[in-house]
Amino acid sequence: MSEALERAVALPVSDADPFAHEVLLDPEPLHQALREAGPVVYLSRYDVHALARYEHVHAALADWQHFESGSGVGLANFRHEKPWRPPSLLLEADPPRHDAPRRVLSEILAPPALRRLRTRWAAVAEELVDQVLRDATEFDAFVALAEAFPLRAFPDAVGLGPDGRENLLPYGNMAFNAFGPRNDLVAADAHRVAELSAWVNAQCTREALSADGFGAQIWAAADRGDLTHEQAPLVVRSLLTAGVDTTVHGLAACLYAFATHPSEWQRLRERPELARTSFDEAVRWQSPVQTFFRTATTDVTVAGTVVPRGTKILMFLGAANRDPGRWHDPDRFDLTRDPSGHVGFGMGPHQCVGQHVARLEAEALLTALARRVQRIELTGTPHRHPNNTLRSWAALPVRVQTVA
Ligand code: OVM
Repeated sequence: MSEALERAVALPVSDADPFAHEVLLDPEPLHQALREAGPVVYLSRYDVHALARYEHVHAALADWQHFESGSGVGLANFRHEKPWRPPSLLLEADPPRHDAPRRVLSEILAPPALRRLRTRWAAVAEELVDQVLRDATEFDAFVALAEAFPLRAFPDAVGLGPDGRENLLPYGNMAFNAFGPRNDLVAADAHRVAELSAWVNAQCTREALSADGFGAQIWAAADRGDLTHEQAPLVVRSLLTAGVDTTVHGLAACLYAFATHPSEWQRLRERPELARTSFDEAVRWQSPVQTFFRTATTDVTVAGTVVPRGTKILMFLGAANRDPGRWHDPDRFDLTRDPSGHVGFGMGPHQCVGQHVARLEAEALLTALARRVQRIELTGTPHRHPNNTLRSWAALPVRVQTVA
């Protein structure tokens, strides 16, 4: 057999549907099967290639020259299909077009720029935790904490007005579904696309934003000439799309981890400085953003398999983050490990520009909780909410024992 034919024969094929409800609700069995099938697997149902091993996901995310984002990071190829909204200047663009918006936003969201938010968010978290614990010792931690805290902290930091904030989570849910196939999850929200998009777009104008938030800073960058005035609202839109649901489900992952790992909660209470690491470990362990696609810019060889130019490649961040070839005992939520290097925030030029904001939110909430809560345990089955991209939650019923 010729070497080329041998390679062609060796490409494993799977007819699994990564976007089927049962897989979205419990993705680990498929992740394991894909990692074990080979470095590249052809997903026949969608005519895409898939990467699920850490080494190859990491390498492809870093190699933006061969694995582009400009054709869209969902299943739809923007060169053949009209995107559901004007493409993001950050997520759905490649260098050099990506560079100016990225530079502007990464400065606005860099740790030094966030310092003034630290004390503010600590106070917001104290107040929320006080309120929740005053009312009950049994509650839905998803609604009362994971949803409530980012909604109290982040929209104010952006500078949003008071009206319509209830649209943020449904818009995010819709946007993250839109990266997948046009399945029932996309159909379920189709009737709200126009209404939700109109609201979000209206919040991105200079007039809609307060003078002291991230949004105003984006407009100020346009006034300085670091962006065009046409680009500014789209960069604000990225904050509103990527900044709420992600942190909500990331915090939910964290609370779920602690509710099911009491020894790790004790460890955090003894060493509250572990709050940030524990958030990253939860992001590794649950991967709130499960997948993104790239598109091959040329015929590109991955571990001996040629991925043809123009092909969509599905990156399984969640599978990479539990690859036993990279992580010791990967299925364990473990605060003694170093989770850095996980790809839950991506890798390379598109690595989550908001990750410092997310960590600061997590630090504020977990620190406030750790001071007041001795034990946190589940009182019922946690409920997931299926989404084509986000590992989402619907309910996290807990009981807490507060500090005497
Ligand atoms: C964006 C964006 C960035 C990251 C994730 C995302 C919906 C969106 O720039 O709009 O998910």
